[in-house]
Parts: sequence; C-alpha cells; structure tokens
Amino acid sequence: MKIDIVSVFPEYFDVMNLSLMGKAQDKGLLTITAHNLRDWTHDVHHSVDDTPVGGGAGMVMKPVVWAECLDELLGLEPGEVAATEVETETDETGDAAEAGTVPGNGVPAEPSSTDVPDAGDAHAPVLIFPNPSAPLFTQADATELAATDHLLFGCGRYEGYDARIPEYYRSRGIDVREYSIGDYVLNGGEVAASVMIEAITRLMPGFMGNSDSIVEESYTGANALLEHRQYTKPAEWRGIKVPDILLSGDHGKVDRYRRDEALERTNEIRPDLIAKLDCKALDKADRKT
Ligand code: 6GU
Repeated sequence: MKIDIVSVFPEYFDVMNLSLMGKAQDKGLLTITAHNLRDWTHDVHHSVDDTPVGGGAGMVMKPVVWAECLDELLGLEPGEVAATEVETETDETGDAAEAGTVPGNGVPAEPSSTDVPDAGDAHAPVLIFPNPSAPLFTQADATELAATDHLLFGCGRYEGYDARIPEYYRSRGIDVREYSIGDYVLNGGEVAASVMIEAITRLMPGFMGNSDSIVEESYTGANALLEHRQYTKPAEWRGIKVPDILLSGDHGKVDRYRRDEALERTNEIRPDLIAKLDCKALDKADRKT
C-alpha cells in the first residue's frame, strides 16, 4: 500500500517510521510519504490560506494550492485552469462554456476516461480529508480501506479547507472521503490522519505477525463488544488477585467468563454498542444484560 499525506507540517508523520509501521515500511509492505503543501505554492510567502468568504473568524485553505498538489499526486491532468482558478468575485459573463466544462466552475462535464481508474477497483486511489464535521471513522472503514492500494490524506489546518476541493475531485471520479475521528476538536487533520493510518495499516494482510490478535479485538465484526480485561503473572500482585477461573485451565469456562465480562463491560461503558448488536451473533448462553 502506498500512502501519500499532504500537510503544512509533514514532520508530524516522522513517527510512522517507528514500531510496527516502520517495520511494514522496511518490509516493503507499505510506503508512506508526507508532502509539504507549501511546495505547491508560487508566492514568496508560500501562502496556503485566505479569509473565509462570507466572513467569520480564522482562515480557510485555498483550493488553488491544494488542486496543484492533488492533481500531481493523483496523476490527474490539471483541471480547466482558466475558469476555476481565476479569482473573480462572481462570474457575470457566463461565457465560460468551453467544450467539456460546466459553465462557471470549469469542472469537466464528464470525468476523462484516461484520468481515473474505475471506482471500486482496489488500485483506484482514495482521497481522505480529516474533518471534525464529517461522519465518524469506524473500524468498518478501516477494514475496507486496508484492502486498497493507494490512500492520499489531505490534512487541513485553521478553519479547514475550501468545500469545493472534495467536491471537485468527486466530480473527476475520485473516491473522496471525509471523516472525523471523534466528538472533540483538534488543531488540524494531522493527528486524525495518523489515527486513521494506524487503524488501516495494521489490518493489511501481512502487517501483524499474529492475525488472531486482530480477530479478537474490540469493534471487530458483527459482534462488536469491548474486550474482556487481561492479566499476566503473578497471580496475586499487591494484594489483588487474578480471577480464579482464569487460573482453572478450563478453556470452556475461561471463554464463557471472558464473554460475560465483555458483555457486561460493554453494557455499562458503551450501551450504544449493545443496541447495535446483531442478535444472531449472540449465543444462547449470553446472559441478559
Ligand atoms: Cl478529522 N480534524 C480535526 N481538526 N479535529 C477533529 C477531527 C478531525 N476529528 C475529531 N476532531
């Protein structure tokens, strides 16, 4: 899998050379490249943002800079530059109806067949924008994206990015996703992208030595429960004992104990997950909680 990341702080992603992700890169399973968005600017200040149209606090990332960068990384022919990128207040002339463009916005009428691989194909790139105002990123999304070959993350800063950027790439036939990682606000998309990249890459075939450890995890499968608690030796530590059943050697009892604990803890901590459980995935011996 190839992952490109665009950010004004590409150094954020140096940590991806560590630990299991670093090993996956060494093995050639994964290539992560962090690009500096400012490399696609042309002005002396390398400016990537501007004031919000309609007013309001903060700055918004400019579509012109992002598009030069994303066109290049996606291997797309540049868009219809004349109509999209001339910074006029409004288009009053209505004379932008050049062949192949939609008047006024320069978006090609149809995605060019030479540009983009078929959507739904694992080789087609997926363009992901971390966005606190987007749908939540879930384990199901991570599982789906782990089967793709090329991910491109566009990390916004400030008050976010111009809404036409994802819209434009969708119109060019690219699979564009916007995801939030939780109900809190971060300073930019970098940490959110890191979270998603870790969740996705660890599910790639060959990433983990022991794939059983993936199957048993929380949030996996139709029966997404929080995991049971874990203990190691010694059996008693600072006066606190490991539950006796776990020392019994009876695997049936251990499994039942762990399953009950997972159900109880999920019911207490995340009742929303219990509400979503697929009844068919429940076992007759599962206690009513
Ligand atoms: Cl994806 N971005 C930012 N800036 N804040 C967030 C987030 C994303 N997800 C949760 N908070």
